[in-house]
Amino acid sequence: MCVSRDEYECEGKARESEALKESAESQGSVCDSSLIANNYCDRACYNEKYNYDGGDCCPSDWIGDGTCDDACNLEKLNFDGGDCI
Ligand SMILES: [Ca+2]
Ligand SMILES: [Ca+2]
Repeated sequence: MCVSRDEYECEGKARESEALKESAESQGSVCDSSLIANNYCDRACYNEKYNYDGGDCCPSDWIGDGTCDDACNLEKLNFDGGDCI
């Protein structure tokens, strides 16, 4: 029995924020630099190359929740509130 509080962790999946799921349907596959850190989660920019959309896909309630989230692992977000340090 999995005792993790997060079902995605139990299933071994990476977490995806709601914003990321929503953007997946409406976004294309090309990340324009103007989309990074524009306060909207752009699926095309959500990868390591583009710094995970500059933190746009990080829900505020993930910061400092004890789980290291790639979407929040940015210097400006204090590396997920310390979760990724
Ligand atoms: Ca963005
Ligand atoms: Ca976290």
